[in-house]
Amino acid sequence: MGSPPREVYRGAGDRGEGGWEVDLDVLFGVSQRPGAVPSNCEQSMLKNICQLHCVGTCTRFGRHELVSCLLAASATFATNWESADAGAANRKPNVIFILANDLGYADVGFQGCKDVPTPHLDALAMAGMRCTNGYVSCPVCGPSRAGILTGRYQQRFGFEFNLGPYKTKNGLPVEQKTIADLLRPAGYATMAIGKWHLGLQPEFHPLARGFTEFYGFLGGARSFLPVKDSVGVPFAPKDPDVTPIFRERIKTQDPPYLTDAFGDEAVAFIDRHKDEPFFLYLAFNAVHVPLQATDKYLNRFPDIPPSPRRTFAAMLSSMDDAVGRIMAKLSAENLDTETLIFFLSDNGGHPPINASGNNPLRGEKTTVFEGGIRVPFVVKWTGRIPAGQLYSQPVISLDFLPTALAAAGIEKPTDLQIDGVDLLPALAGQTDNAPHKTLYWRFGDQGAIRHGNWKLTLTSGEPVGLYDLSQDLSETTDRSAAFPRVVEELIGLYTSWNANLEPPRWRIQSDGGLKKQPSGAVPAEN
Ligand SMILES: [Ca+2]
Repeated sequence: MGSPPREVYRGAGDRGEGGWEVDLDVLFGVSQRPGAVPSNCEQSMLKNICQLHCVGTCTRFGRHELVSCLLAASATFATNWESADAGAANRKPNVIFILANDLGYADVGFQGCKDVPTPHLDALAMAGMRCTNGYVSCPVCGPSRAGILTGRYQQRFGFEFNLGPYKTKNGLPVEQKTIADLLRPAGYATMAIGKWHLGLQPEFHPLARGFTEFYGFLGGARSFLPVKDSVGVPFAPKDPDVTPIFRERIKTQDPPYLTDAFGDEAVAFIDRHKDEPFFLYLAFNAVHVPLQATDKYLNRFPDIPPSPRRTFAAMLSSMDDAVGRIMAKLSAENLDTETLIFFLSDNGGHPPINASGNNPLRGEKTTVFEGGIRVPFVVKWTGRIPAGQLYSQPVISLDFLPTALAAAGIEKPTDLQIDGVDLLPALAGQTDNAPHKTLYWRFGDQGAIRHGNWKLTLTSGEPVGLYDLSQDLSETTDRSAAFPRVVEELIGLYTSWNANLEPPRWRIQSDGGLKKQPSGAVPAEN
């Protein structure tokens, strides 16, 4: 039995470059793909696209037009989908967590980005639920990852700051269970790919934290091109403790381009384990500095003058391609309905450093304003979570662990407090209750709390700031003088939460907040 013919639409592109394509298997999922775009579609542009053959070439529409039209069709199909097929019912679902690095709220097409097409990420978003109020638990890399993998506010175990300096002995405390620790005994193959940033010592290595396979680097940043070709590149770490690429615990040679390699490794892992439940933690280093890309990707952006933004665009495009290859592999193996996927960024963009964008949000990486903590956030599980819809209640990266456990039918641990919640009932429309009444952030001298639409910022030595996010997404107008009782209530909630946290087990000065950290002075390890 051969695979069904793939429906891939290719076009000349909106800038005249060739090579882009939209794979309907990726867009709709094989089991939902109706064989063609719907014949009853009322949209004239879609009717024209319907005339294309299985592998067609679109010369009439630009990429943005075609993709947006196909995505609209995807949302239409979502209303008619059957639930997951019965054959998948007895198998634990696969779990894939895809993490971007320093990708801003406005940096992908499904979040409104105009200058960098991200068709595969857009397709992922439209095949799943886009959470518009999706947060991470810290505005920098390491603590955010500690929260993701444990489902706990990382300040509960002292992981409040990044690990630096490079020769640090610190790491994710060994008594903390990771999602890989919990999935592995249930029969999951587990692999970590990419940036680790949770400790350099052997006891902190991914293979000691529930993963059976690892390909990536242990530090917080490294070059995307081989280290030998990156001498003198701004923000390219040189320290041999953090730059080597490991396969399991063995140093291996640098790949030609890091993001391509991570995508290839992910596809290979899926191929190795397609017949058993698997968990893939794929932590891209893109689009963190150093800004490095190959001509293959740079040449996609002839209209952007040579600049950090152009290189950023090329790096993002390479990550988008990698996600596309992963989605195509899942579809080719008929795993769309059997795979829960999360995609988000580990913290907000850092525009002065990596040319990312957080508009319309205030602040950036290292701050607890929305620009530092609200990120692109997608959850996809074809057949279980509606496609092409928005979810606007606040959710947080800590929710990944309990959601994955629920999907896998595994009880949450009872010996440690899990702060995240299972999002499946809310995202599947089984409840209107908000997953969280309140979310909290503490990052050194900065604190913040979100309670309903109210957001309170508490920075040591400064007046509090109260913002109504329903009216003021950009946090421009402090309402604390007009709503003193709200301020009092939120301070009370924050104080109670804060009282249960550990002091930081380490602290690096550069994490201390934007006021102490002028732009350009941020170490690459962040
Ligand atoms: Ca980051």
